[in-house]
Amino acid sequence: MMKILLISPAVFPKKNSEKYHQLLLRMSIHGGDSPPLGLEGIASSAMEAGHQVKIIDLRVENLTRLDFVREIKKNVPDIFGLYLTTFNIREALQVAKVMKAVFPKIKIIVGGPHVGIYPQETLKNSEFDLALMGEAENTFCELLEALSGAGDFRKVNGIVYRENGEIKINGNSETIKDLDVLPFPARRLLKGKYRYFGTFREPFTTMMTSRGCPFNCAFCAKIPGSVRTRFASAKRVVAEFLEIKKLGYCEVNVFDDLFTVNRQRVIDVCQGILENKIDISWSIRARTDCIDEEMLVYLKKAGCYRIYFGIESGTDEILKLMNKRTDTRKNMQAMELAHKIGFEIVSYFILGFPGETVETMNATIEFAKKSPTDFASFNMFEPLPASKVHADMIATGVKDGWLDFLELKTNRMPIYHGDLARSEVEKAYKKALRSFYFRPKAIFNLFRMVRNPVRFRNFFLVLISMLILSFFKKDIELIS
Ligand code: B12
Ligand code: SF4
Repeated sequence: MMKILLISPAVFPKKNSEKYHQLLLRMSIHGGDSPPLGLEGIASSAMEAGHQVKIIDLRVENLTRLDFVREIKKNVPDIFGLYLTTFNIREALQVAKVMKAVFPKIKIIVGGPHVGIYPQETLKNSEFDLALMGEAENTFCELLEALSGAGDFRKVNGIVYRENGEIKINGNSETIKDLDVLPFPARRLLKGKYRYFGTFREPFTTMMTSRGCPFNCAFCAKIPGSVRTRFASAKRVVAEFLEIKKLGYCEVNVFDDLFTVNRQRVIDVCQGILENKIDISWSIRARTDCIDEEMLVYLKKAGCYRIYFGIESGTDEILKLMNKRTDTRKNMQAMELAHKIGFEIVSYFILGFPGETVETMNATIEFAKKSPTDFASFNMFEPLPASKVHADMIATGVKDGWLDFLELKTNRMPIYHGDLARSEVEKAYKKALRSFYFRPKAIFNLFRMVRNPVRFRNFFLVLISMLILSFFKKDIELIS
């Protein structure tokens, strides 16, 4: 049996005001915080294999450096595990440095989407001892077994390690074939308070009922190991909803890339929730071409109250460039249908996709305002690693800007907007936020949706963060 401490990294706050600043930033940029489902997943498998596991989510536990070390010293683990995305690498390194300085003998294993994309670059950081690519519910357990002396860790699929000064990779990013055999994520291990901007009831949690996505939008990152689409059965999904309810949660944010792509499964899940009388509020993500009226009515009856749509652009020409395989007419019709049935709608939009002009960005802003969407999440385009745009960019000889970011030579994410200048995209971004949210219709809508104190607090936080983002340049630099 090993003692494992899993950590979701964040900046260590020095003083109280920094905590609030970080919360507002996360609220405005990502919509807030949600539990680290990947860590809960590997924790659950490791516990099933007989290990003792603890999770610290530094994003919400707001520990100072000193408090963090004190917390670890209460029960020093045998192994540390860190969750890594390309975007949290600075925070992860900062946390790992503290861990290595105080506990130099304890191995730090890293995993998460970043590792599969940049395995070599990950282990160039001497703070990390081992990295595991792909979906790690099984391989993490195999690795723990090997590290406790029962095998050779170099044989674990997807392991990245150093040998004689060289970085070596064994096999490929792991893909779990059957999601039904996985234990439910260990949600009970999390202590922090999570805030997500639209949450209606608290406490809330998250869920993932499928992995992968069959579409190929040019801006979307295809994470090695999680490309192939797999679904958990409706029976398993209903059982997980039941467990979540038993644990005391009132709301679930379903984070599947495309919950609705398998129509019959959606209807079976809704029927299961209704038959078991599970009183829970939930939300899903969907493509506008993967829904229909009957399905939406089922979803609404079963407690699903909010849909996130990837609308992306207000022009057909840019949707085509994005390989979105939808058009503005379908997008508008789907939003109108969801609105008619009574869903809250959140739409994602991209500004500054290569090929855009100031006119197409303005068309996107106008489209958002004309649509019945309740919230619009505008994002300045980023060439995500493992996306088609990123691959094309490198193929045409543009340097991979993420490498400088990963080597901490810059804290700016790579910028790539085709013929548009960054200043034009930033201008459109601020204009989008101001003209969408500071309209009488949008403000009235927000008040209409308040309904309870949880909502009131979250909307208040969103309004403050929107004000910061749309009027102060400093914060835009922090996220770009
Ligand atoms: C929920 C979510 C969020 C939430 C919170 C995420 C969280 N950790 O709590 C919010 C909304 C805040 C968010 C924000 C962002 N996100 Co996000 N998000 C997701 C999403 C949809 C689901 C994550 C999840 O729960 N997955 C399910 C679990 C089971 O998978 P997993 O986390 O990958 O974990 C498995 C393995 O990676 C591994 N593993 C994970 N951790 C560890 C640790 C160890 C030690 C080991 C051994 C293994 C291991 O084992 C796990 C089980 O199989 C993913 C897409 C996806 N399909 O995963 C994107 C994703 C993670 N996000 C992404 C992005 C781009 C962002 C943003 C930059 C968006 C933006 N423009 O602002 C921000 C950045 C946040 C940050 N600082 O990292 C990218 C990351 C790509 C990359 N290169 O790292 C992803 C992969 C989406 C994509 N395809 O582009 N996100
Ligand atoms: S943007 Fe959505 S539909 Fe497109 S590839 Fe990514 S997850 Fe799939």
